[in-house]
Amino acid sequence: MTQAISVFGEGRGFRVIWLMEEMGLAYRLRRVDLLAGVDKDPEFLAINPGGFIPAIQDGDVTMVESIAIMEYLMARYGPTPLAPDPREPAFPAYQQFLHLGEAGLAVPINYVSSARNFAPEADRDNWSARDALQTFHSRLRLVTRQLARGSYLAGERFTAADISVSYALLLARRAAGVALGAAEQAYMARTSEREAYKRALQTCESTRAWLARAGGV
Ligand SMILES: N[C@@H](CCC(=O)N[C@@H](CS)C(=O)NCC(=O)O)C(=O)O
Repeated sequence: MTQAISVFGEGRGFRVIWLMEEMGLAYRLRRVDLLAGVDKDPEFLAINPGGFIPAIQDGDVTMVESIAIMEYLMARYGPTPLAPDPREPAFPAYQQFLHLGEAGLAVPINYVSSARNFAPEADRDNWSARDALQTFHSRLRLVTRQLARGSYLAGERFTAADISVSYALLLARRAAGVALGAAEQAYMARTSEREAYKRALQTCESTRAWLARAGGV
């Protein structure tokens, strides 16, 4: 039997847990309290000296970066319908949105959220935060156009690209106060209706508490 994979931290670790719930992989979540300060958590720093979450440990494999971790899990424990085969017509869109979810959406919106929630009052609406918000909105146009073409980002089938982008939209809506359009709202309602999403939320107490405070899915 495969031993349980350890996931360190929620945040974007929610993507990893959601994927593992979709794939039926055994895991354990090890909490990491960023607000308390990772310097107080030497065990975690030994796993990721960069001090950011998520990280995983799978036997002697240690990895960071939520999208890379998802790609690793699907490649090692697949095949799975969450990752279209490179020869399938859905593959290019899948690959693009899998990465756009982090590089194009979550990264810029994270800066907006950090500025709004943690910066000193005078710095909350600084030039960089405004630029990051504009970057997020420009990339979001690709999502809007794609959702006019199909129910999910790679067509009519739910894939890991939807996990990647759904989490970024959640962050935008609930941590940065972005008002999403009707197509994105309907899309998020579809992805968050999945049983694996609900199970992941049951596991991820901090994410659940954050969403409860911030107004839901
Ligand atoms: N690109 C990384 C982003 C990781 C990241 O920024 N994580 C946040 C929480 S979701 C974090 O740990 N922030 C604290 C820090 O970067 O020191 C990924 O997708 O895993």
